[in-house]
Amino acid sequence: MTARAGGAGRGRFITFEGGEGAGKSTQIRRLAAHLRARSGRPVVTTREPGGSPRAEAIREALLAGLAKPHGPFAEALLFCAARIDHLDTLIRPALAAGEIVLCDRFADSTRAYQGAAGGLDPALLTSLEEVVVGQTRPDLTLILDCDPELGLARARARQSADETAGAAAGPDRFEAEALAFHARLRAAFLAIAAAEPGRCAVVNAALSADAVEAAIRTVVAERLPGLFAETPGAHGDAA
Ligand code: T5A
Repeated sequence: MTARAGGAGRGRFITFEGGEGAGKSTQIRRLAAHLRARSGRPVVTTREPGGSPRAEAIREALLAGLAKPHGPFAEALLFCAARIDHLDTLIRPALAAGEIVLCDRFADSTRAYQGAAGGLDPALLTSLEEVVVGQTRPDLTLILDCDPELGLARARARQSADETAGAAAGPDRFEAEALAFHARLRAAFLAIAAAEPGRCAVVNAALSADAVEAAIRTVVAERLPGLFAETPGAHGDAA
């Protein structure tokens, strides 16, 4: 295992969280382009579940609903198994090399989906998180917040476009859950943000993609000062 987020020789770890269709993937692409142009550091974009070949294989099974019959604890363990591989093969090496890692979902999604919305004991999930994530905590977590009906409508519109383009689509294991599940998710993410205001920032994801992008840039500049026009080594960050 490598050094903790924020320690000497480390890059920066930024996670994006929120409900279905909130716009995380869209905003990661936009922030990555901005940081590539302005930060002087390599920028890696990745996602969970997934982000490494073994974790992507687990993702396929999870989103197809293959683990659902085994219950939320088994699902949580599979998300953790994927996360362990992702951390070991991609996230920790990139951070150790001084890179910026932008990750579409991370451990907060397990807390929200399997915990608050799925009914697992939060203390159990905290223990799992300590073992799996250890000290590799995000430097900043952007929680994209919007009404779940809006997010699900966006996800459905994207699926229709994918189907029109000939790609396999349709709601995945979690998108297919009832609206009440998605309302619990939204409350769970807002509770995480309220409990950890130093790490988390809530962004209004109901706005236009351009407005959300501008809000995210402002938060990143405020929370991670010096990231822009920063070069690895400029502040003693020898990898
Ligand atoms: N999960 C994950 C767990 O249960 N536990 C865990 O521990 C983890 C890590 C992952 C699923 O796994 C669950 C959560 C998820 O259900 P996924 O396919 O990666 O599955 O699902 P999401 O992360 O929810 O990704 P989505 O692609 O559905 O949503 P995004 O990334 O938030 O949204 P995005 O950017 O793709 O945008 C959706 C559509 O809306 C448009 C986009 O163009 C796109 O068409 N859009 C906007 N439209 C208007 N205004 C805006 N501001 C817009 N922003 C985007």
